[in-house]
Amino acid sequence: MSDDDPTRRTALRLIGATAAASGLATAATAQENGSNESNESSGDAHEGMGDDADQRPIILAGRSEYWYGIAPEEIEGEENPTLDLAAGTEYELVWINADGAEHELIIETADGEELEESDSSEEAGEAVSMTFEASEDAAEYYCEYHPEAMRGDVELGDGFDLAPHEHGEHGHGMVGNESAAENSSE
Ligand SMILES: [Cu+2]
Repeated sequence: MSDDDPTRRTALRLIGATAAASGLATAATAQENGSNESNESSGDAHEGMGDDADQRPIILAGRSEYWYGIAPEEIEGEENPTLDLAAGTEYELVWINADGAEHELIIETADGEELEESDSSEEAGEAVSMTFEASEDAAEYYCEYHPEAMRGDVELGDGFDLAPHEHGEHGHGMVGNESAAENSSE
């Protein structure tokens, strides 16, 4: 039952690429068949996602100690990263179960009212995808099962830049020349 959701497959493919690059390959390669970028990615477009299909997902890894940022670049490697969202914008958030403990991501208001919740997962390597429209009342996100350790802020403003990467380009042209130069060392 796990393989018939095209959204999930797309997410896994994205994660495969991103996670390998950020040293999280162990968690992510437990998924599927290890077919990374080679054959199945005919073109960068997500298929059949409708709406905001061009936008890249926010990607986290979940472990009992913290949520770990994978994408976008702004949160890569951060523990319980702040999620920059723009109210009214639709987001896809994907999280990977990194340790096989049961996790479930919930977004709540400052008053503790639940706004969104993902499916739960207790399988290492599994990716859980959720799509939601950012509410102006969103304040924090946390794990249902580890609500203290796995908790971070939601900050409403302009939101992350999740525009798709152009072919052959690395980094965002608009972030500024200096950071582009820093990152180009490899
Ligand atoms: Cu958890």
